[in-house]
Amino acid sequence: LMKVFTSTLCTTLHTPQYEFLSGAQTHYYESPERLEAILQYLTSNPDSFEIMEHVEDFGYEPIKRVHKQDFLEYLKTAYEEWIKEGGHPNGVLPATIPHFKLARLGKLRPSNILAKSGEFCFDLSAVITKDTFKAAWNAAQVTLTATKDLVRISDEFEKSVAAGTVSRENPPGLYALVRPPGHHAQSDVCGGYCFMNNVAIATQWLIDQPDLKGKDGGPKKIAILDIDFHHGNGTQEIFYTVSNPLYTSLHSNEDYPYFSGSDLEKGEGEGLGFNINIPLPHTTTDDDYVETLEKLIKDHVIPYQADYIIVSLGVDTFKDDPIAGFLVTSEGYPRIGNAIRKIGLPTLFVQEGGYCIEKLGINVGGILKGYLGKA
Ligand code: OKP
Ligand code: ZN
Repeated sequence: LMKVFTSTLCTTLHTPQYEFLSGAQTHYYESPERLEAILQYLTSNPDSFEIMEHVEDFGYEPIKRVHKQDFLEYLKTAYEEWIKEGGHPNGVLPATIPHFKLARLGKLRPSNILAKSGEFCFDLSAVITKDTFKAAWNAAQVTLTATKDLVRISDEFEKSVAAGTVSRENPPGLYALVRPPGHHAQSDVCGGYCFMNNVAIATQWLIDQPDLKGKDGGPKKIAILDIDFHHGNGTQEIFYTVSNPLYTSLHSNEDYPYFSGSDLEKGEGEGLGFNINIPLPHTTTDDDYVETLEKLIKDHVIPYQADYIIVSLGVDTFKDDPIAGFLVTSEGYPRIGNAIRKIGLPTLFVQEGGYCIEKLGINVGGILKGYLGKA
């Protein structure tokens, strides 16, 4: 049985009416219906999943460890300022974003909302509504609640393994079913439907726990596996110069966010070698994906000797995803879950993308059931 951490606030808060795709106004793809579809599937599989709606409050501190104060202040106040200055009620969207070719970039930081909307956001999909701050805060708190439980179940797991009552081949897993997603959110810029980086906040919290000691007496080590179709530029940026966590990502080599995700981005300083990007072509099938994932696990994840795995779980790799898509089918997802189980470490899955509403349940459920050894 896998515990699923979620909250009703994930469906009631943050509901922008539209976004822009290829220059046209469309409905907002990152919708509450996504979460409802997944929840619906999990609830109808009570032999595999137990839904937990209790959310603990970890406060501001774990969020401030990852995101800059001025950015958080912006997320909190942007909508009100936007409306006061005559902005459209759909929410805050930038019209001018500081382009890297502009002269003396960074010297001018005007405090009016139109300038700030560009300074703190890198695209047109991260619409800030009246309750976006609260929604992102809630998603982070749900993820932290699951993370705290990850510590508990992995302690139990280690004891049971030592006692010989459980085999390492069946590590425990948890799932944080949250929105808005997080992996595009950097330390001080939102974008790609993401405002606060749930996976990064959870990871940093684990590293920061004073009584959580790893094998060498230092902090626990975390390996992040980002299997969303899109590159997690936010998680990469946040941890680019550190050796814990290891960030690994499989993603499209020719899609959003376009300006990050190359295999030449390997980390810097102490972090050099701890950022692994594997860009893949649109022609990627189930076999291709699983084979590449298994190789990534064998070459990078296993040698890292992590204590925990955190998965940025996107299913926009699906062949019929409306805004993305490799050729991965619903039969491929259990195989992906199985490959992750074989790592043999306690794993927290955190929801990121996936926009084919009709198949979201079976696809996410496929990964989780594969992890449980039930598919
Ligand atoms: C989020 B996740 C920008 C159009 C691009 C954003 C895609 C975000 C994907 N105007 N759309 O990684 O699933
Ligand atoms: Zn995605």
